[in-house]
Amino acid sequence: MDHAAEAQRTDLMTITRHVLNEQSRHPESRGDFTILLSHIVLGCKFVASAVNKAGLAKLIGLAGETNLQGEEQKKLDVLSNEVFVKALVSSGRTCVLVSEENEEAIFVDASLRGKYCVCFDPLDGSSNIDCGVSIGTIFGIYMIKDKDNVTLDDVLQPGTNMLAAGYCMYGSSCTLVLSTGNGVNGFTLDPSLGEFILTHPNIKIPKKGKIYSVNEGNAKNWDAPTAKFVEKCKFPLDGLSPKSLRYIGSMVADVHRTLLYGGVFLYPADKKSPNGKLRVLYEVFPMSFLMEQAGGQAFTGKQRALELVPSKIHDRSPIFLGSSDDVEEIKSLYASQSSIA
Ligand code: FDP
Repeated sequence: MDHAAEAQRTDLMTITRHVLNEQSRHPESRGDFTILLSHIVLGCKFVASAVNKAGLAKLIGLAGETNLQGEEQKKLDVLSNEVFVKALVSSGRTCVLVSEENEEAIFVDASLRGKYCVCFDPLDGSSNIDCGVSIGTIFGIYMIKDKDNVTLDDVLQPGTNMLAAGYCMYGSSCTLVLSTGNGVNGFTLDPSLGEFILTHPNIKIPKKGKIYSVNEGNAKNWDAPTAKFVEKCKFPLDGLSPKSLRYIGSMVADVHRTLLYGGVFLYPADKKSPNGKLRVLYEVFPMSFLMEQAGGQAFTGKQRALELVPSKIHDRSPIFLGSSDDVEEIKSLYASQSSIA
């Protein structure tokens, strides 16, 4: 990158300008989505600032509660959740919210109701908070079916119905990656402007990658196709070089690297957790949507991930996502296992 030229750049594509441009291609649009997104962006900026200050402000530490997955809830999780819930409700564009931190879905008061449902994990990768490793917010957006008759079915939809998805990574820089169903774009927060600027236009994941990303500590409980795939990554039979292992243990960071560099991220089922660990509505679906939009694939071990239909808001699913050729290899390992069975 020519940094001198970058510093002189005067025509900045902010995320708002980008979304407004997209909106102008839909003459029927009344700007509701742009307003919703601006509230999500505000939440991301707030959390980015809180994450940066956490060590100083002594925000790090346990809030003394456990969330419904039995994990210890950190102060930053609680704060981020409050910020996002308030930002989304006050947008006046949401109807149902599903948050990783709330056991029940939140039905927005009728006076503030809009047409969108947002499923989100306000601060994913929370076990990394205390050591300053990258963490992130993940979100997926749906449209409700009937504004006057809102039910849980409005969020228990297959991922193929999602309108938009994204994540914001709080790392060495703060990066928001978004897809509204027309490719994937990445925006980096310029702290001096307080604006997300388009830095990664039209992200395409490499067709095949050199990295696999998985918690190998669970290997003794994996099923045969997962074990076989990881074995092939380490000891390829075709004379190719082995793949490198990279695992941060923070989904946003691991998926972000996978999107940019290629390869595959997997959180498979195992004997202890037959549905894997990651949550369908606010982890698996948004990341699968982004992967597909970037030219990659997302597979559960049984089907295309976006075709799942969750039956409960905190359902989990195994997930394999990333470069198309790598996921294809996993799909064929599962297919040959089921043809033997
Ligand atoms: P965390 O438990 O730290 O909140 O689902 C949450 C998640 O992190 C993901 O971000 C991450 O990919 C995964 O769990 C890590 O799980 P393991 O520690 O079991 O590898």
